[in-house]
Amino acid sequence: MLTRRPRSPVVSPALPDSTPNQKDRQAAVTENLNIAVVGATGLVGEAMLEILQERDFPVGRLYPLASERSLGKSVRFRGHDLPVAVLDEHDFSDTDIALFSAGASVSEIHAPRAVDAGCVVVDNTSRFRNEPDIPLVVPEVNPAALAGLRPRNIIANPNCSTIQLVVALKPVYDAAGISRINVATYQAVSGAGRQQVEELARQSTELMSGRAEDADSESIPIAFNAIPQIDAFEDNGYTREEMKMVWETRKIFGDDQIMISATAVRIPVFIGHSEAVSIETREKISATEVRNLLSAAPGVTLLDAGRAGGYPTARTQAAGENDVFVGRIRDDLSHERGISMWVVSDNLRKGAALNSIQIAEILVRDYL
Ligand code: NAP
Ligand code: 3JN
Repeated sequence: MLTRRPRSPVVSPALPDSTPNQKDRQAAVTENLNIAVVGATGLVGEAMLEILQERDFPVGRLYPLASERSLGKSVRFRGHDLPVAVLDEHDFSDTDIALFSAGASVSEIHAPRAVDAGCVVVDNTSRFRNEPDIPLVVPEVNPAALAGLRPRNIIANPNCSTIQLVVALKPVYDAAGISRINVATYQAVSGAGRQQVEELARQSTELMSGRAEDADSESIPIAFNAIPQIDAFEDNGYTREEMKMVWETRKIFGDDQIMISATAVRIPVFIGHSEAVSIETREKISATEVRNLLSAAPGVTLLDAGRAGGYPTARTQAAGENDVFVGRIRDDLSHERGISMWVVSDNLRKGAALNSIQIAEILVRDYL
């Protein structure tokens, strides 16, 4: 049981008067939690700060952490400019929950260090997702997995492409079973971090200004292009991003029998991942029944008017929103138990920051 601290009138990362040890924490019953955001200057960290405020998360002290590159920077939180501190120098003994989003190699070193100091970690990276004793959680799909929090005290947040897929498929999985998933993604550049967002803007401006790109550039241009590679290649010919969807979907549904094939593609969109999804169900279910199920599903907005414009897109529906949007639901002409659909969501929100904070909300409500 962690301490809930009194609500501070001013949220500040200044050092506390005293550093309570775990025993003190267990004794006290107060209101607020001290939260560290690791990677606070990144796109995901920035979204985390926004969402903590929007949802009035019970934050006592907020610790925005990043690398030495961010020394001198500050982030805005509840009307205050908070200086960013260096992760390597942060003592987690006064932190209750740490939201990690600074890459897998950073989590590898610092998440166990945070846990050893008495903190619970919600990790947005791939570092721990496939470990059997680490819960991999999407609150609309498998919140009960959080019961496996101990002894590691780390919860993994899935990859963004997995999250929106399983939120949309969960009602169908429960109603009819799913034996096979075939998915192609159309992923926004914000999934690759701030630098790639800036790079798309730069390349687009260059091209629209009539300036040719550097012909010697080794990397494939993203502006006005579609690149069928996200993350490194695995030995089986799939990329790691594609295999994350396979491994994570099976773990979240607790079903190793689901056959999954993914093609992950980067496209020149700033925010919002889209997915063309085709499934084979175990029992026959019609497109109309799927539409009915999804119209009542938590975290899902159905937009399926069956006419021009009657479907969601990344820019017009998903960006800046919390839900997973689903449209274009139809019976798959190529299989008698097949359903196809189009699934869109804000990759920085439901795909990363929001899902982590929803996990933290359940921790606060049921586990800490
Ligand atoms: P980003 O915009 O490039 O930001 C990276 C953040 O990590 C910055 O705050 C950076 O701080 C910090 N950082 C990097 N190296 C660090 C170090 N050694 N010590 C402390 N902080 C360090 O990237 P992003 O889009 O926010 O993504 C960050 C990470 O989140 C990704 O690497 C990935 O693991 C995870 N992520 C997960 C999903 C998902 O699907 N759930 C989606 C996107 C990202 P400085 O500015 O000081 O370097
Ligand atoms: O590319 C995307 O759209 C999502 C990217 C996610 C990502 C980017 C860098 C490192 C991850 C992730 O969450 O799987 C990681 C990682 O932690 O491996």
